Amino acid sequence: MEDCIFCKITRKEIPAETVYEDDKVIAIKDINPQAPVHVLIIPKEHYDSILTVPAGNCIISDMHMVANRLALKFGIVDSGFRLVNNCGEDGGQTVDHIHYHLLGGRELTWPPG
Ligand code: DGP
Repeated sequence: MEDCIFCKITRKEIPAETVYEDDKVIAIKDINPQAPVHVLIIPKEHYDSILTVPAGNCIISDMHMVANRLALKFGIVDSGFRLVNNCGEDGGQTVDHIHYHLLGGRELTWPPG
């Protein structure tokens, strides 16, 4: 996707603080962190949202495994963390390229705003 900001980050056309990368997934620090740990887990292949990932595609479980690895790396396994996918306008999605937010390092309240 030519104009997608996360595709541009994946292609290294714009900078980001990368904390993990493999052939399918990149994880970067969020530009506007909402917690001491706030990482975005992004598939390199473009999907507009979780709604457009084909059934049987492994990318969702790949992203979850990266989240687990990063939770370990950032020391938030014992205290706990949150893995969030925003979908659509009311869901708070602002970048139309599927991603998870990994949030931790402080007590997170519920329900979310
Ligand atoms: P969402 O609202 O769920 O679509 O989350 C999009 C997140 O992406 C939001 O927390 C801010 C972050 N973000 C937007 N543009 C950039 C960028 O250029 N670099 C980084 N690191 N994060 C970005």
